[in-house]
Amino acid sequence: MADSRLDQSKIITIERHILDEQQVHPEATGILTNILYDLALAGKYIASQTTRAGLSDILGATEDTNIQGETVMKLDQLADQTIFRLNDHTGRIAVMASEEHEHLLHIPESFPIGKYVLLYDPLDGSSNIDYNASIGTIFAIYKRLSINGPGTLADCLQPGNALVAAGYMIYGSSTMLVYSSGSGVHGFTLDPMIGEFLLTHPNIQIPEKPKYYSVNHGNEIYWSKGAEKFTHWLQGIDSEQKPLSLRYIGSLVGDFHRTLLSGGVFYYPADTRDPSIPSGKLRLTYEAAPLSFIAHHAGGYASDGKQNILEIRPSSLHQRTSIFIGERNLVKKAEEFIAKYDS
Ligand code: FDP
Repeated sequence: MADSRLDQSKIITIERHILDEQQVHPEATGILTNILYDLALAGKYIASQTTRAGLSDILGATEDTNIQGETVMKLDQLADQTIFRLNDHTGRIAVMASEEHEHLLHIPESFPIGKYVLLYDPLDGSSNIDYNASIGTIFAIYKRLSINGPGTLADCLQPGNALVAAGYMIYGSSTMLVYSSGSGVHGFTLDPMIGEFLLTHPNIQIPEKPKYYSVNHGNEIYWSKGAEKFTHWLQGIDSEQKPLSLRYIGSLVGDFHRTLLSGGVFYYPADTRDPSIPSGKLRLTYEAAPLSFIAHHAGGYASDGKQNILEIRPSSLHQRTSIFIGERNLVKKAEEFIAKYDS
């Protein structure tokens, strides 16, 4: 039964919030608004399936591997198909690309082609599925560059500073959707009783006082001197810095979400494990750029160690990058260490 003590005047649904945002832009056609609804709907469906993962036979690895060579979990496929199918027929999207597919995902010929481009990581952190840790979906929305016809690869290879909107859904102790369309970062929590995302975290700003640093310390022997020295600085070794506590889930959305709300820095530096990918593990287009957009609009900053991630123009769909993301001064400090020790 609904709680009669709830103050109805304070309840802002995601629909109302996105519509209110649209009013601020008189030139808006409502198309972006509808894409965000479609993604929220996809998030609700994926959340409903992830919470059942331990119960049904959808848990577990399939025989397939994705283009990154990782084992594809069945939930990844379900999330991937859900997002594609909810967006393929609406006439809003020109082309899509998913972390699970090597090539572009074109709109089927029977459906109209739109003016936006959607890139997504359907289920990030999927190696955590079996252990009931938070996982998430990341999305990035651009305007197409090509004039007409099916969307192109060039439409997808835009730098993060061309993003129109970006965000993520996190499937954790509760399901949240966090997004920005360029005016603030807003977080909504799914109320499972009514099946609706409600505004719980308006205008998120990364706290200036850092609480945690977040990195996979198991890789330390592969790091550059700059990444190592930066970590020592965070730990208060050879520095005046009060040591920060460490938190690391190994699920990007979960680690980023905590960094966004608690302050601090998350990083996945370049390492020497695999000489064929010297630039880091995370994907620029599906992971780093959209989360950097969120960090930027929450007063934070993201760098690959040398430059603002939002300024990097990808040269391929699955390009990887190193990343330092979170509270601005900490990320700038990382850049200082990289410049000093790794040049
Ligand atoms: P996963 O392999 O579980 O999908 O990019 C994928 C990702 O997880 C990120 O979510 C996470 O931050 C990172 O990889 C974890 O990598 P490590 O296991 O190497 O720490």
